[in-house]
Amino acid sequence: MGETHSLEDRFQAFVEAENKVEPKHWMPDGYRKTLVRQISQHAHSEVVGMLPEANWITRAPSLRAKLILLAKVQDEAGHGLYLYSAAETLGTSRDQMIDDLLSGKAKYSSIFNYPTLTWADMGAVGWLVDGAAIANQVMLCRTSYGPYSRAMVRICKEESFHQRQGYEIMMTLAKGSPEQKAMAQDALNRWWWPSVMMFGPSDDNSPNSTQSMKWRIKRKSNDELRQEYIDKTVAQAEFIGLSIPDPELKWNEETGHYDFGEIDWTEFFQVIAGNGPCNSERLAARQKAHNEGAWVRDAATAYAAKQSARQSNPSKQTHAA
Ligand code: FAQ
Repeated sequence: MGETHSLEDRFQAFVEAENKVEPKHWMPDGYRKTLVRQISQHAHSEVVGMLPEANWITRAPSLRAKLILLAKVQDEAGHGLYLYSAAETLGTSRDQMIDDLLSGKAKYSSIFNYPTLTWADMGAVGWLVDGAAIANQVMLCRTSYGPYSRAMVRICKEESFHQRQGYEIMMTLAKGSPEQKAMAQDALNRWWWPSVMMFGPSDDNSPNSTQSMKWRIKRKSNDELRQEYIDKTVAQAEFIGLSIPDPELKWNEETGHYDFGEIDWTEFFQVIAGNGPCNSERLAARQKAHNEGAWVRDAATAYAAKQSARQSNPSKQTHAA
């Protein structure tokens, strides 16, 4: 018992000295559990997040737009893979994580339970959703777990391209015909509040934050990041002549930040409980893809088994070749 305490104290001092925790280091069970939860949920978000955008690949308005969107959606798959790999270093298998997603036990970001109704939504998702993801993930580049923080560095670089891809679509529509501008405004109206909710519940209602901040998994609180995001995004909306759908949004000279209206937390908790507009559709799409990919996993496993059998018996390998 005493020894456990001293290990925990040493671990705490280690992270407070800004060292990175690596897979083979001793770590408290709670630290490991929190990371598996957060990193796997993050991975699931990247993968489920491909669905609302994939919806528009075949209907992109030009070949250029199609190529860029395709590349972006592929990037999200790559992010999922880095993140599943980072979570696996903590001793949980990818199969287990995916089972937890498909059974509804593990969460993924609330934002991907909203529909993408028009092409302008590709702009709003890139600009707002990737913009919010960057705000959160720049902070996670400094997270205390080494494999997670290194994955984040690369992911952030790609997310900045995604954010610009979305902003470019919004800028083009906002400068276009009155109908196009209205389409951009409508997308902003629908995606604004869900993107503000992506940062999670307010600090006074965020059960995991205190311990995660202590362990340096999170470096900024949900509300701090939300405020940074709002402050940055309002200027971007003004620049392209669109209005943020919040009548209470107002610059506050004293605090140096924007004040903003009440967030609809009932909607947020409904969405994360599985009752958002697209939850069942998203999970059904993942389940279908998982079932249809079974033969690929089986073939890859059989191939890996054959390779390792050959390696352990080189004479057979020559014979077989
Ligand atoms: N959605 O105590 P906290 C992307 C849950 S970016 C669903 O504050 P924590 C890029 C939370 O899990 C999106 N659930 O929790 C992209 C917890 O439930 P649990 C993904 C949420 O962990 C763009 C409960 O509420 N990014 O994919 C949400 O300290 C375009 C209490 O909350 C990340 O995952 C939510 N929004 O802080 C891809 C970033 N918020 O698990 C494709 C990494 C909270 O106890 C296309 N994650 N919950 O049952 C984090 O930074 C943190 O996990 C937070 C939540 C900040 C999300």
